[in-house]
Amino acid sequence: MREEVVGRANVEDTPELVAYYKDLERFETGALWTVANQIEPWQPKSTSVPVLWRYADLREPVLRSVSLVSPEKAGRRVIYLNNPGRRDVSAAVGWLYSGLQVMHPGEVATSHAHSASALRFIMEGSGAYTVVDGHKMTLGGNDFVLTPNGTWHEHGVEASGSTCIWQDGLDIPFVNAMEANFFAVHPDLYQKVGYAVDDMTKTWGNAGLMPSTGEWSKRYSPMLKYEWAPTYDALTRYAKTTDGSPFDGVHMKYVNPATGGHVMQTIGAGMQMLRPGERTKAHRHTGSFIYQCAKGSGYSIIGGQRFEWTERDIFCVPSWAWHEHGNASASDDACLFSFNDLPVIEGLGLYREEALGDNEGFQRVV
Ligand code: GTQ
Repeated sequence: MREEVVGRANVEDTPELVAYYKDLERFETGALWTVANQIEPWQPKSTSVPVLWRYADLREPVLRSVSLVSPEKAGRRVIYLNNPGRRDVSAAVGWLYSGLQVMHPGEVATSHAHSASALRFIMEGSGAYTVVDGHKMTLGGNDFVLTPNGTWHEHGVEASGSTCIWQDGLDIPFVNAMEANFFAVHPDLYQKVGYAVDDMTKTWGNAGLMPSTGEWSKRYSPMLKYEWAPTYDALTRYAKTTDGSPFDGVHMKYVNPATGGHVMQTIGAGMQMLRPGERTKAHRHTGSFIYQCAKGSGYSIIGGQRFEWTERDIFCVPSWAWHEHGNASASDDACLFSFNDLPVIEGLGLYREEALGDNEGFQRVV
């Protein structure tokens, strides 16, 4: 890939050079100028494509998996979201994985731990629970749960509950890219619950208040579960005092209450409200995002393509893709849950943002 720009590789093939390249291959080497323009693009070039996964399409095939495999045999019974540009790494976008897990009442998947960090966002059903390092959490619709890197975790649905489906979000592709992924099955297969149910949310999830004796030194949020009702309440309250972001409407991020930072080391998450009739401006930034509509319906224009979404639909915005969101309803608000790799992007100094028509934007490091 030659480019006729000073400072870029622009070497034409000659028989002598072609022979030289062949020679270099013998020693597991290559000439940088044959690949330089490709491996150093002028700006990020995502191989991910924007995709919308409609719940109306996915629900039936996900439910069908219940009669085809047991959680015991499958380990976890999950249908994963496979971005056409990222099939080689099983990613939904960039280096993020997403899947829909289904469980029947009375089912429980064995406890395990891995280097990848995980989250769940509950789509439907009642009686679901997750146990993370002995902390049991009950899960309702639109609740957001963490299973950070290295923690023992297992999921199940109480016998008294109903069939549950939730979205799993993980950084598996990223941790694999780092060649740092370990996996372990719990020696007892299932954990003992060591604390009062929902203790971490009750301890750490009180707006503006922390236990005065509370200490937390782990590198993820001690508030392992963020419930929908207080999240929606916070957005509604904030919406009363803010115009919101021109790009994201009323947007709040889930934080580690002990630090104010992202919930996990590699994955961040947020919830945004688009007010009735709101349409945001287009921008683009580094970092990959997976969205799930938590309430209402609307549309997003991503890389020039329009996607109409409604509750429980999932879509992705690849890194550096232009995107804007709209709420088509004149009377109801719409809420989008999203998770992302911003802790990695920001932590490594790689965040860049540009507003449409803002040519200087790429210089701005936020
Ligand atoms: O339950 O931790 O969808 O390890 C994929 C891999 C869920 C999990 C997935 C996993 C999990």
